[in-house]
Amino acid sequence: MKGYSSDKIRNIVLLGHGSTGKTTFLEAGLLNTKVISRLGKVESGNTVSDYEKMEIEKGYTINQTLVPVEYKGTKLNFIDTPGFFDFAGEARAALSTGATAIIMVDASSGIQVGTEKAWDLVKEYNSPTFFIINKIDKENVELDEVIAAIQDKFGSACVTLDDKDALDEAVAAADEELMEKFFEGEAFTDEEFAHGLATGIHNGDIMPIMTMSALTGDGVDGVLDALCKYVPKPETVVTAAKDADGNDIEIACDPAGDLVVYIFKTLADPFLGKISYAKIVSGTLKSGTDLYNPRSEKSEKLGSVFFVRGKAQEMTDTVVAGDMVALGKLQNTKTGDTLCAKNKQVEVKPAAFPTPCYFVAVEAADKNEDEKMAQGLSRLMEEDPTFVLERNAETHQTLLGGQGDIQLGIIQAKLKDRYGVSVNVVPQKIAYRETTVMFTSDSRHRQSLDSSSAKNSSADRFLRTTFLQLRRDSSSAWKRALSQAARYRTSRLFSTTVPITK
Ligand SMILES: Nc1nc2c(ncn2[C@@H]2O[C@H](COP(=O)(O)OP(=O)(O)OP(=O)(O)O)[C@@H](O)[C@H]2O)c(=O)[nH]1
Ligand SMILES: [Mg+2]
Repeated sequence: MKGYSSDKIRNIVLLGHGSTGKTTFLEAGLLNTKVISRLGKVESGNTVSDYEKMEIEKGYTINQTLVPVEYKGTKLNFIDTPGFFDFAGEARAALSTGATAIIMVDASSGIQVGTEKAWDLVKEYNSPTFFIINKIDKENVELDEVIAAIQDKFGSACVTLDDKDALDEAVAAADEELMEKFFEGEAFTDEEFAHGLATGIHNGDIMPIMTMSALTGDGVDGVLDALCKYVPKPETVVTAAKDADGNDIEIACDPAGDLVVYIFKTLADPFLGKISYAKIVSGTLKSGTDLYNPRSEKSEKLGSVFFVRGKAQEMTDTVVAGDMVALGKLQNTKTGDTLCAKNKQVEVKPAAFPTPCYFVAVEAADKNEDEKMAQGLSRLMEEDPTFVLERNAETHQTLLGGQGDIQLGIIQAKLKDRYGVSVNVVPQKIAYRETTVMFTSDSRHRQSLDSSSAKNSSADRFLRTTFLQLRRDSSSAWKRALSQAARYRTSRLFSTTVPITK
């Protein structure tokens, strides 16, 4: 993988409901650019992106993975993210790099909960956005209906690239000169059209909808072409940060500027050691450079710098602003940190991770391994900042908290696999001043918690009473729980422990 200049790099995050084909799309891109000779399948565990042991076992994405596709002289740095809601922290971290978003939609399913969640995220992070409708090869696909549903739900900024009229109108909105031309009925030149389109996409006024089949390859080159052309260049991205005095600043993506490196993902590989994924926000990185971490107040030597594609690594000694790389063996740096010059300290605004909302009580299966369990979990926390380990002082139980049962199950499996520690999930003890409540933002569930139809078992009655009682409670734990519920627009119930104040 050769080095690219900033203007030949595009950073793109793949978002969307689970199983819409994000990982398979990258296979298709790599196949078309002859990096692989056969399309990998998630079911066969042979895709470039889902290379981690647990991903191969489960057949879905768990970690965000950087998979560059070099297409016609442009390097498209794709970050594949998991569709499962439990791992939403990964998408947040990827978006915090300022990358453009693709929301992948399954042509046969249309808009799903994960599509709406992806939409909420791109709004929160102000990301330029593309839609790709994938799986057009499937039977009974009503493409027009899916396109109309996207436009209906997410607005008229969503346009297909072959809808000339809608595009002209959107392009006209890019600046006054173009608007004037449009109203006078004059046609745009190719340059004007390209400029208007790029401006509109950058500002979020245009969100192109494209269609393809990652499986058959139909439309994939067209998608890659459009991404090279229309994804905003890194130099148009300004990064929000704070200076040494805590003032808000914006950092321009300038290869000649001060070196600023933002860490958006950490992997704790038991064999390879710690790997930190980095976006070069500004400046040009040379391997061997010493940088400073304002959070840990420690220096870091950037000894091993490499380009990655899934698990494949290639050493490099230079990386320019706008590009993404992996850094080996950073001692005092974690996800969300910034590395910069000591005499010009800045901190990039990190991703806002969801706070844990689902807790289980755990014990090491072997009582002598409590310490080992805690150590293993804290290593795993480096690569997933969305779970916590808590000791309940009153019940003396160890609580593992995260986003849901799938995530906590994966964490336990990794703990066993990497650190040889088996854990048991045990019933949670309730301290007399606390109770575990189930909550949800889904009105159907809320109703069933509220209404008399949920009084069949004593547990339901208990739940309902507690729910009603706590709804009036203004404790911060309860508020936190409710804000979590609001964020997770889902029919799933979440449990949490909150204090009862009488
Ligand atoms: N028919 C058809 N199937 C596809 C296509 N693209 C992907 N698939 C299948 O859809 C399933 C899910 O694909 P993935 O690539 O794992 O989807 P994903 O979006 O990465 O899923 P998560 O990682 O769970 O978010 C697999 O069985 C793929 O083979 C397509 O274009 N057509
Ligand atoms: Mg995937």
